[in-house]
Amino acid sequence: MSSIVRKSLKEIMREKIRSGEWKPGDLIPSERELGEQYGISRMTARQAITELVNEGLFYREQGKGTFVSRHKITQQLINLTGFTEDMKARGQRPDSRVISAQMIPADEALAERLHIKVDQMIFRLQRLRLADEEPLAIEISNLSFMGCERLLTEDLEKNSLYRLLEEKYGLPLMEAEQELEAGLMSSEESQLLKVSVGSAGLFMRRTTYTERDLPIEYAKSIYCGNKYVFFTHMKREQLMP
Ligand code: 16G
Repeated sequence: MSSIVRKSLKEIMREKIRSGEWKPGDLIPSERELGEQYGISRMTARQAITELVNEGLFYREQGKGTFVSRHKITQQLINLTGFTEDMKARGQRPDSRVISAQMIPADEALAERLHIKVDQMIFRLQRLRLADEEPLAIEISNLSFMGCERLLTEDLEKNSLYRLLEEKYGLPLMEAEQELEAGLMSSEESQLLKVSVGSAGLFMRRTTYTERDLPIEYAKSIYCGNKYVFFTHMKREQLMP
């Protein structure tokens, strides 16, 4: 019971950040205030806050409270593209090596991201992605849709996952939310990407939706920090007079 309440408080708080109601640097309400407002225990509120601290959305300051992070930038992008399309647009040749492809039961975190029940079977694909024959990224895509086990029979080294979903499975990809974070690679990750241990990586997490509120994919990728440049075209909104 309390894990469900905690989960929805987390979602409520995430939404407040997403919508801009809580801005970077804002002090969030105390555990007691959140507990009273949502009719849950202080402990439950504390746990939800801690989880968002661990995810980097909040940070705590001793004696002052919990604040919305400034340093984790969630950048809105214009076009939703996959690796194959990205590389082609950069004039590079995309390639994939499948590390693993299997059906697994969703754990709590994945179930929350994909809006499904814990233990529901999902398709997990781990690939090494190459650009002009050089390893560029490691990607773990978790997919959930009716009949997703059919992906086990696909050649995911030769085919673009996004193209298969759209053209063969009739699942148009509408939008995605993505987070970007800098970090250091583990030894296993740096080995796969052929860089020295502890190299900088660009860690990305993406939830892709077929229709609003219907997530189909939750993917985690690590790009070599020295090889990838992230480009966005921004426009300044007209300020109110
Ligand atoms: C990108 C996506 C990933 C998607 C893949 C499909 C990010 C962070 N991730 O790597 O979610 O599964 O493209 O690529 O951008 P494909 O169509 O080439 O298989």
